[in-house]
Amino acid sequence: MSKAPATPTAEAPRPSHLPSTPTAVPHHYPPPSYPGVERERFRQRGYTVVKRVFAPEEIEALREESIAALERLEQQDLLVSESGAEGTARYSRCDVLSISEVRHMMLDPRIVGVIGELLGARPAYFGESVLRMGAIGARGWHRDCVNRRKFRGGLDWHDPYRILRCGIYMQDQAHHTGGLALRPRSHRPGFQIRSLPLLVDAEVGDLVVWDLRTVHSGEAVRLRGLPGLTLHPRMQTLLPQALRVGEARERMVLFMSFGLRGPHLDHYLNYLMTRKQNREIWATSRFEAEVWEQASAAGLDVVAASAEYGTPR
Ligand SMILES: O=C(O)CCC(=O)C(=O)O
Repeated sequence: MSKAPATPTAEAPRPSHLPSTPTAVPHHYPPPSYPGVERERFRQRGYTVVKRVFAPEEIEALREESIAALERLEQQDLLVSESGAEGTARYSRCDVLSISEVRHMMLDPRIVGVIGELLGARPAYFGESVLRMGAIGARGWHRDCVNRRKFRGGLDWHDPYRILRCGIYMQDQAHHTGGLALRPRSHRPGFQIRSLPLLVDAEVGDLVVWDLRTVHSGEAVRLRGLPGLTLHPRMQTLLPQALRVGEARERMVLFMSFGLRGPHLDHYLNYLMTRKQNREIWATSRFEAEVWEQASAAGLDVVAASAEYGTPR
């Protein structure tokens, strides 16, 4: 499949903080600096949307690569199909680094650079990522971290905490149903007030990033006539189709988690190790030694979370 040109479109000028797209993964570290990435705002609010990291043509190509990848994964019994009240979602049973068709996104200097800037140092990647297509109507406020109840405390609530998750939504989520809802500042240890939720306005090519402690909910439904109003996820689910803004097109997302090595990441990995689902993903995420080299050259510190992870099939 031919790769689309990575130059920005005339309608969407590339922000000055993002360098022009490199043609290959650089064999050096650190990757380009991203001074325009709002690190302090991210730390204050628990999320950020980095605008126009990718050109729309690149995301279009990514959609095609994702479809091809999911077809191949199905043939290799590496695809999960899950049905819910609102449809079916298909997602990889292995991580993104092990999916050759879309691996380049994780190794992309723009991703590694932005994440490195937000974390403050070279990102560690530990085999937690997924390629997902379709929607099932599963919604609910939740956190992704270990100590999900703030009032109960725990290691996660000792700052600085440096684990985050990002989503590349491959369709418009600024005006359509299917994006992310979240509660800003809900990741802050001292912040006890329940903040007003919002719908994240992510356009094609943007990168959505949130602290694992930030309360959020996926597949957010926008209300027809009041598309900026954030309803409680249960209310979103109760909304009849006639009152919903539709999806732009079939929902496709790449989710990837990164962090900094340290006690919080150890805590998180110990937690993931207790989950059958994560152990299975690590066991089915297989790749050749050269991928380790590519990841290292791209500026990622890949953690082998299990004995099988990242070994050849
Ligand atoms: O589906 C989404 O948009 C959010 C998914 C989510 O909640 C997660 O990856 O933790």
